[in-house]
Amino acid sequence: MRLALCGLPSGGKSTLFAALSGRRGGMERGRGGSDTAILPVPDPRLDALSDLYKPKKTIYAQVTYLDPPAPAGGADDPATRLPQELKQVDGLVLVLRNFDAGLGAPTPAEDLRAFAEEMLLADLITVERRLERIAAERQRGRSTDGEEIALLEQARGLLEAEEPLRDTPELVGHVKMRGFGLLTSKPLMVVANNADDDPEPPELGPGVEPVVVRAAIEAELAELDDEERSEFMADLGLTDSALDRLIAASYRTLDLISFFTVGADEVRAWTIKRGTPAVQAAGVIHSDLERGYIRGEVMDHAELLSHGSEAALKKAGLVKVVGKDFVLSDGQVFHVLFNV
Ligand SMILES: Nc1nc2c(ncn2[C@@H]2O[C@H](COP(=O)(O)OP(=O)(O)OP(=O)(O)O)[C@@H](O)[C@H]2O)c(=O)[nH]1
Ligand SMILES: [Mg+2]
Repeated sequence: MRLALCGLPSGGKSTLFAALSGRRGGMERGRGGSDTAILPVPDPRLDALSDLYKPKKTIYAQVTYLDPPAPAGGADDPATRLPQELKQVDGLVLVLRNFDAGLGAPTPAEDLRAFAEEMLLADLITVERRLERIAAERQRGRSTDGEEIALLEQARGLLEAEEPLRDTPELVGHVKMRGFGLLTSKPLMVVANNADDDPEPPELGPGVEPVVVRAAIEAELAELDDEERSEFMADLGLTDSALDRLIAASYRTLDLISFFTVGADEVRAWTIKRGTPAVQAAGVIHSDLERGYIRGEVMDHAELLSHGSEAALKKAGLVKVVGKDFVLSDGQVFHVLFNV
């Protein structure tokens, strides 16, 4: 899963990125591309399973965050004002400046509206350009796809009415719309980047609940070793890391869940979209498991922990045998029986 940081200039995207990438996991700086941080998803359930199995390896699920470079194009052209990289991710993290630091009094609610408008405009341009190309094709006597035109016109109508496309799932989920990378179709998570001494979420309007971070402090925390960090956090009265909350919120925003595979070699968390059928979940582990899927065995991680072993769980009748269409829930342990 990949999310990109976005927002108006100087919101603190790169500072937040430094906090994210410094903390743990790897950071890659692509040539001319986005700064990329691949972060393990902290998960106490996985830790507990790992204590039980004592495997050679414990592997956390991962989330990738990108900090795209500012676009090279002119600020006057709304078609190129936003980084192209935003089109290629699964979700967007909108970072709002809620600190002054010599940049002027913060106006996060206004910035949110302004950036939302930018995204609507960028999508409208994408949709109109595609419609123009189709019209030109038709002029030249080529055949065109009526269904695609109808979908694009529906999208144009919504965008002109300033409605983000994500609110119309049957439209954005349509296979003919996916390739456009329309920004307002992507899950959007709002982050308030607060001043160092301010823990309160800003008022952003009805239904908008930001994740509050203090990126400057978090970036400093990221540079400390574990012990120093605990002390510093205690001094600041911080109980949990904003970054852990950010990752958890990314999961919620993208409607993701984790399932686990367990064994003596490896205890591992995997990420799927909520509602994914078992056979596709198996495919996340390996394509052979999807192709050759026979059946699955599903256990609840808490029951496995309380019974102490799979054998005990089986005896208690708590291992479910499931077919291809079974829908996994968050926190289930999954074994796949397959044959290729
Ligand atoms: N006090 C304070 N200053 C911050 C915070 N986050 C960022 N800044 C400062 O705000 C300025 C802009 O931060 P950046 O992280 O570069 O913002 P950005 O969104 O990456 O900016 P662009 O990439 O230019 O769009 C820098 O001078 C940061 O040091 C914060 O949480 N608190
Ligand atoms: Mg930056």
